[in-house]
Amino acid sequence: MWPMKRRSFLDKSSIGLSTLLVAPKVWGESKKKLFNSKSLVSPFAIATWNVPEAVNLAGNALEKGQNALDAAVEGVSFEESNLKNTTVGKGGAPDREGNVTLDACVMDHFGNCGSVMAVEQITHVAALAKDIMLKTPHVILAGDGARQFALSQGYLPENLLTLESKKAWESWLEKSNYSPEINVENHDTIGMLCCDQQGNLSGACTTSGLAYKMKGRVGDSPVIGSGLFVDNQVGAAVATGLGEEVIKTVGSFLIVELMRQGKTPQASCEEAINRILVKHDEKPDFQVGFIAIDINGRIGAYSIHPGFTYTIYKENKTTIKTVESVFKI
Ligand code: SD4
Repeated sequence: MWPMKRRSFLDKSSIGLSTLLVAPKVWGESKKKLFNSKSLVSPFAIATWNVPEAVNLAGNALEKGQNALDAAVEGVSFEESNLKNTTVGKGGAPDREGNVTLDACVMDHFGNCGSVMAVEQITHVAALAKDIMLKTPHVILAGDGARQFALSQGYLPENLLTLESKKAWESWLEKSNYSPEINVENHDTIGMLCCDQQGNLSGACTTSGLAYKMKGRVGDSPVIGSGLFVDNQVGAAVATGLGEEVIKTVGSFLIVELMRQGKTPQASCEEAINRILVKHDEKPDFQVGFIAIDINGRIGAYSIHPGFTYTIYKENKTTIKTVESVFKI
């Protein structure tokens, strides 16, 4: 119901704009890009960190003709229910009071987006963000409101704190020393970008946030423009690492805007990392990493510290790549 409304609004408002401001030929071109029909780029999925199962899932969905948004949500759902992954979904590290609170967002090729912040008891928060986008008049639902909406949609409440995460939290409590780690187990926040058979781009980003954060703390991952940004006429970017620093520079939006100005995805990721670095005199003791794609299928990735990886599915092959970083080992 909502997507239809939004789409027809988009069509109407764009037609209005084109009549007033844009020559019809230009409108025709931009409309073609917004609603691609067939791409010259073969479908692919790419995600932060070492997540081959998640990327395979998305890649196979894309090969079957699924759209980029659904493929990205399906892909990240694997890590959301992976109990061994302590940075995403069920099994994620809790806040300092022992509550697992999850953040996620999605963005599609129309520029629609949905986001959920600090939600408890719901594992598949990227799907929930998609439901917020598709079934409500809002973009963001937070906390208990998000949880209640999830329950109303048939999501089952679950205890997200596993025995292992509880034990780790209890031993953390002994010193209660808060210092975000660099590269947690090589599969931190999962940010996934997909390009479907039509050449349309979408993304999803999902996380349990920083381990032992303050209650109520929200990072960059569910913040559109910071943790994720998609513009179907340009490209898309997604972030991982210390969210506070990504928010301050609106990292993913920045990367897409740099690509719009003609920079490659790689140069754009490097510039976004530089914008963070110039605020820190010394070698910063935190990690931030970005991956980016453009509409021509080019890829970029860069991080502050070594150890950041990404996983890509393309043409029936899944590969894990080590990302260049400012500082070396
Ligand atoms: C956050 N960006 O909540 C997330 C955490 C993360 O790698 O990505 N860790 O700030």
